Amino acid sequence: MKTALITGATSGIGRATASVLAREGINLILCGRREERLIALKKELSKRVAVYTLCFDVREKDQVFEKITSLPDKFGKIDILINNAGNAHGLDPIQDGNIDDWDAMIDINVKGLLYVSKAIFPQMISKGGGHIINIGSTAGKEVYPNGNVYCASKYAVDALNQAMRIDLNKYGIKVGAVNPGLTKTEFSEVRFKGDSEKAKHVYEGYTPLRPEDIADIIRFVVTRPYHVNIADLIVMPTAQANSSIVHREK
Ligand code: NDP
Ligand code: 8X3
Repeated sequence: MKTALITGATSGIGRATASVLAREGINLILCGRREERLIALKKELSKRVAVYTLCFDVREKDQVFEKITSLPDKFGKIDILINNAGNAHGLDPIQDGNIDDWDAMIDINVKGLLYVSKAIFPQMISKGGGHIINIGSTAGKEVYPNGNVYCASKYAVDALNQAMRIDLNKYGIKVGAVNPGLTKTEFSEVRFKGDSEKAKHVYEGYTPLRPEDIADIIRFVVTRPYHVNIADLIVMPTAQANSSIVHREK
């Protein structure tokens, strides 16, 4: 039986992925900061698979290493790492950008992903295999107005996805990215700091992706035979043509 560690499992894409992988019979290590949500999800998914929760902030490097190295033997062998935790903070022209927002996006989306990965590389290298899936974004393929630092953080994820695939190649470790377009999660609530009205508008007038759509694609990616690695995938709602063009019904 395989074990997957999912960061950002308390909401959106991460949470949906946990449910889908549980249905595939994959044991789970669920990570996030909101402990009550981790506990509730563990309760739900434990009916199908073994589940362990790790409550930590990916920005805190000591916590990251402490938590991941504290895993009990049963969960100590991680076959699949899903680097999903992340968010946008703010949507301002770069000249008006809030420096705390910039720090949050770089610290979480880039440095957090690096810390978690670094804590898990040694065991994947020593067993000569593993699968890392980095959740990038269309924002990491094309910059859009006011996306500036969020886009930069996701371009960094794209670069790190390529870098991991190159440097880990000789160890038999698969590395690939799934890059979603507009997906209705808590993402815009976080971006607009709890302003639900503003967040709602992002997904109005068309059918956005659901987190389950991305989770289903992740299920496909992790269930390919060993010799098949899905290296880089872009997924958008049909109504979306690129980062700026979305066909909305009036
Ligand atoms: P959600 O806001 O619904 O989920 C974000 C998840 O990340 C939560 O589980 C949250 O958990 C976790 N997280 C955020 N900050 C931290 C932190 N400092 N430490 C640990 N965990 C953290 O958004 P999505 O599901 O949409 O986002 C998941 C990923 O998908 C992100 O990387 C995002 O950039 C990417 N993405 C999203 C798109 C979209 O349109 N929604 C499109 C393209 C990519 P908690 O708060 O409990 O810590
Ligand atoms: C999330 C998609 O277009 O809101 O990464 O940046 S977008």
